[in-house]
Amino acid sequence: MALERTLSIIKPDAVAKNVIGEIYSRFEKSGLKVIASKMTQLSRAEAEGFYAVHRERPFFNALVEFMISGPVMIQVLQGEGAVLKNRDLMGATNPKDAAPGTIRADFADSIDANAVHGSDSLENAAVEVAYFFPATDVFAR
Ligand code: RTP
Ligand code: MG
Repeated sequence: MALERTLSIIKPDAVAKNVIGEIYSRFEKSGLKVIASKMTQLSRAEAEGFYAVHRERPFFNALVEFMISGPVMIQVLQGEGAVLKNRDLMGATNPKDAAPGTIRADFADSIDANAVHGSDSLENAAVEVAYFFPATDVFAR
């Protein structure tokens, strides 16, 4: 398997629950390394741009409102098969369907407030990492 990078966001609900460290611990225990990180509150324009692929979906406005409702923690994760590994750690989009022991099963309340985002492909990961981090703020190690 190849060394990959993926973009992860700890969403406003999980930041509010004070479980940033618990979630970082899961990344690290799985072998993923945090190679860039920042806390920020997204502007509407940033959130709309990030989720542009979902612009026509019925949940788009609710998703944007939620993502700008409080601070988020954004990080780049690096590791073998990082994209799929992070998706496995996250669990299903709807926490009701998420496997026990996944981040969403343990920390998410609903399909809207579902604790984390993770890139869904290597191609999207590259786009999403570049959306939030200049290359000089990413520390391969
Ligand atoms: P994410 O992008 O946040 O990592 O989540 P995902 O790939 O598992 O889900 P995606 O289909 O990309 O949807 C993005 C986010 O939109 C919200 N959503 N709501 N009400 C709904 O039917 C619905 N579907 C999706 C979720 O918060 C999801 O994480
Ligand atoms: Mg997605």
